[in-house]
Amino acid sequence: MTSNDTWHQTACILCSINCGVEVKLDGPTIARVRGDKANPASEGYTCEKALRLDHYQNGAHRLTTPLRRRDDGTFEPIDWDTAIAEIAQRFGEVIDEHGGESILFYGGGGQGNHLGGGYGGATRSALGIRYTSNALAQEKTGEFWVDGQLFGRSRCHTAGDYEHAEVAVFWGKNPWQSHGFPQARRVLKEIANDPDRTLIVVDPRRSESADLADIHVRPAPGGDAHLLAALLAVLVRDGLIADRWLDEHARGLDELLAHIATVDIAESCAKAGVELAIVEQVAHRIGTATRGVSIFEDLGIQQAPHSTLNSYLEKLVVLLTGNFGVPGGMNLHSRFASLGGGGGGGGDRRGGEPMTPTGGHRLVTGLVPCNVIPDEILTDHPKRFRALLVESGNPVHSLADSQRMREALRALDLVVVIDVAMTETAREADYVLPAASQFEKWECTFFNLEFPRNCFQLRRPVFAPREGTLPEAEIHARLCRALGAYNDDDLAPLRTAAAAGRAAFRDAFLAFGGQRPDLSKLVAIVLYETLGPTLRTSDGVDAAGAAAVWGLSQICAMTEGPSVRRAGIGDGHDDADLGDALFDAIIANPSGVVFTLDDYDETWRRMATPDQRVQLAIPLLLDEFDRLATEPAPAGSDAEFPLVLSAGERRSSTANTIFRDPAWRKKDASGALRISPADAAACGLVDGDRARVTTRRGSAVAVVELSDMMRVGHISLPNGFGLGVDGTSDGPGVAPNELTSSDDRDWYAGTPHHKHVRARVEAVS
Ligand SMILES: Nc1nc2c(c(=O)[nH]1)N[C@H]1C(S)=C(S)[C@@H](COP(=O)(O)OP(=O)(O)OC[C@H]3O[C@@H](n4cnc5c(=O)[nH]c(N)nc54)[C@H](O)[C@@H]3O)O[C@H]1N2
Ligand SMILES: Nc1nc2c(c(=O)[nH]1)N[C@H]1C(S)=C(S)[C@@H](COP(=O)(O)OP(=O)(O)OC[C@H]3O[C@@H](n4cnc5c(=O)[nH]c(N)nc54)[C@H](O)[C@@H]3O)O[C@H]1N2
Ligand code: SF4
Ligand SMILES: [Mo]
Repeated sequence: MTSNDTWHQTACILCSINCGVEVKLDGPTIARVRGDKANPASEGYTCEKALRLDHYQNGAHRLTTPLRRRDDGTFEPIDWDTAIAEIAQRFGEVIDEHGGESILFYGGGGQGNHLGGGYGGATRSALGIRYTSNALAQEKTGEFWVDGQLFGRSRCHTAGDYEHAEVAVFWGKNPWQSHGFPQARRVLKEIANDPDRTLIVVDPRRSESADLADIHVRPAPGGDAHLLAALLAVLVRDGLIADRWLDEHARGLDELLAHIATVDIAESCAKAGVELAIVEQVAHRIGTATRGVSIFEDLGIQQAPHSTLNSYLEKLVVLLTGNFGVPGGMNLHSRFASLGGGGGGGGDRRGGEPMTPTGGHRLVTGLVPCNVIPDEILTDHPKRFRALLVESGNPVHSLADSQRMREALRALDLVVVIDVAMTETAREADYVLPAASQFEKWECTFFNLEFPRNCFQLRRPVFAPREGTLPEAEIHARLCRALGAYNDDDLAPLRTAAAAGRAAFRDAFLAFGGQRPDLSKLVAIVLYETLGPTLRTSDGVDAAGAAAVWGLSQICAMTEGPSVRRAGIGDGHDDADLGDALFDAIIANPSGVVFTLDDYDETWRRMATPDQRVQLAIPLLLDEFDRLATEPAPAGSDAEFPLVLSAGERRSSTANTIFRDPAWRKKDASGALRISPADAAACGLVDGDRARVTTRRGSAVAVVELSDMMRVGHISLPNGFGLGVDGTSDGPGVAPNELTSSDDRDWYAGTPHHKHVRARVEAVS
């Protein structure tokens, strides 16, 4: 496995795109990295970050032994058996006293690792956990909820076809740095260089993507809902909506149009801080395109005022112009497996809607909104959360208001963290379990969000697990056993079947679900324990860690059969064998496979509304839409905090918290505060000065970069800074959530307003 002359196929794990790479090793080091041309999604493409993956693999942050907190707050190493036994016992005590619903699960995967979260489902079931959350619940849940309203189910998630779209719009999204779809920089340049296609970027900041754009719309920070209202109104006013398409495919148009008719276009433009002429230009370009319009919305509007409403209005631009279910437009994509680690769905309900146990906040698409987590702990309410299990997540650093999150974790009876690194969250834990890295185990992501061609890569381990660490599959198997969830006798029938071959196993496994409903909830770990030991690659590599993917392949074949077959998988096999054929193709292709190929009718087949029409009117959000008319403009007006801070910009020097080693940054080593020259002059700052940024919640000192990217009144700090190798936040730069507040959030989905934090800046002498 570790020969130095071999190129090993794997993937970059630094953003959700997971470009295929090949690596050469030098002992324990990733010595060389190159794009993998055989990866069907990235086809050899990478950005500059992939070259530095060894900082993740071999950084000083790596954990190598289970740790237990001492009374004085320091940690002592303990062996695995002790750790597993004590954790099971301590969780048992919490369950005896308060029930499994008092344990919150957070995490389940980052940018490159979702298989561990799949195995973790077993531990969650064994513990009786009902409430879960993860980073999606601070960015995407509002959008998912809107999808659910429009298309019938929140798993009806849209994918843009930027590769072919005549008009591609990036709204609060800077794909040059943050990617978000395959081969982003190549595609952006292609659109920009093609006179028949148009690249539109909507961003107060002149981002790298905006720099390339044919049209850059530059609203005031937080002005997007007003801008979207004006854009919709101009589309209607100028007869640019797709009447025939809407007649055939949508419902609720008249109701929607009645609301749009009330928009005062000039006033909305003024509040948005944009000229009417540019709104008209965008409306006409979108409204007259014949080869598809795709729009990518991201954090610039999801982590900003009117987050959920923004998602709704953005999707209405696509729908009113008929750019849904068509080539070059937005479509409902297939999925290899669900993202989000399986929301627990909660316990308490109000009007049929699941709610958090103490505050009555709605669970949005099954997840506890990240911003309410501290409220659900720091209360006397008898149903408050008492314990927390974290896997591959770092809420203390990554969620709003780090100080309050720390306080909340300290108030819990038990905190257990499974991570590769000593993180800010692990610092607050009672037990820390060291996971093998993503290059030391079977791994994959479920960010398979493309249409019409969707890819999946199951990555093989390129190293053995570092001494002292275990892959999540093994950690969860041990935890489940220690919790008494199953024993060898329970598994014996499936083991016998597995020894008899895959077909026998499949039959036995299908029957097992009916015979042992208690264990079917632990399905991923049951597969790992029974099918796992029989799995090998054709060249003899132990593939036990891939067992869950066999189960997911069966489900994918059942739900996406025609698209799987169109991708060339399962020729000569009947439907019962399609899942196995898919699994075999996946395991035989370490660079990844195209697992579904869609035609445009698939979008309509995936629709989950009763009549397969888009449900255009969302009454709750139309009420909010109407209130825009009386809302003051977002810009200016706060004398104490005159600037708007975007806390968490993606740069070429950031990759969430995956890099903790400051040595990986050759440029922007301290994560500069970007500020317009005019604002800098007003504060008496020149390039390279140190400045104090103060918000209602906190204050921090940053190095200043005068940047004409910034609109006057708008300042920006990067994400992924302020990380120490040992989780003590003493690393370079500002940890952005020392400045944010958990109550600064969307009224509906609870998503934070991280891109819109009121702030002031002062020179530091
Ligand atoms: N290099 C790098 N890439 C990454 C990551 C990383 O850490 N580093 N993280 C990954 C993750 S987890 C995610 S979710 C994605 C996020 O990807 P993006 O959403 O593209 O990332 P951001 O830079 O946070 O925000 C995008 C843009 O929103 C703009 N913005 C700020 N305020 C407003 C506003 O009021 N209106 C509008 N229209 N725009 C505004 C900012 O100027 C910024 O250019 O990136 C992924 N890719
Ligand atoms: N202020 C502000 N805050 C933000 C943002 C912002 O723009 N501004 N962006 C937000 C967004 S969009 C996101 S997605 C989040 C991301 O925040 P998180 O989800 O907390 O961070 P990640 O860095 O993606 O990774 C999570 C953890 O996974 C661990 N890890 C890596 N590999 C493995 C593995 O193989 N096994 C295990 N068990 N652990 C592993 C890492 O060490 C890390 O601790 O941050 C959010 N926070
Ligand atoms: S950071 Fe993202 S775009 Fe860059 S190489 Fe890694 S996966 Fe690809
Ligand atoms: Mo994210």
